[in-house]
Amino acid sequence: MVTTTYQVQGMTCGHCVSAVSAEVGAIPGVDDVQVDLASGRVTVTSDNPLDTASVRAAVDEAGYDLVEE
Ligand SMILES: [Cu+2]
Repeated sequence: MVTTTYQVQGMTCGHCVSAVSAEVGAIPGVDDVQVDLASGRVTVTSDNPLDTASVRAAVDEAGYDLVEE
């Protein structure tokens, strides 16, 4: 199990949280997604390290931006 934290910009409410959770949760190998709305931090638990590009694409698909750390 690998846990990675990402920073997502643009989330403002519970709907945003569900959209991001659903898209990121649909990435193959992802077991859990925890979103902290206040800080914009998204903690992803997966079987293997994730390709940042696929996380970025999923966040993009939800309508938000992944912030480069
Ligand atoms: Cu929202």
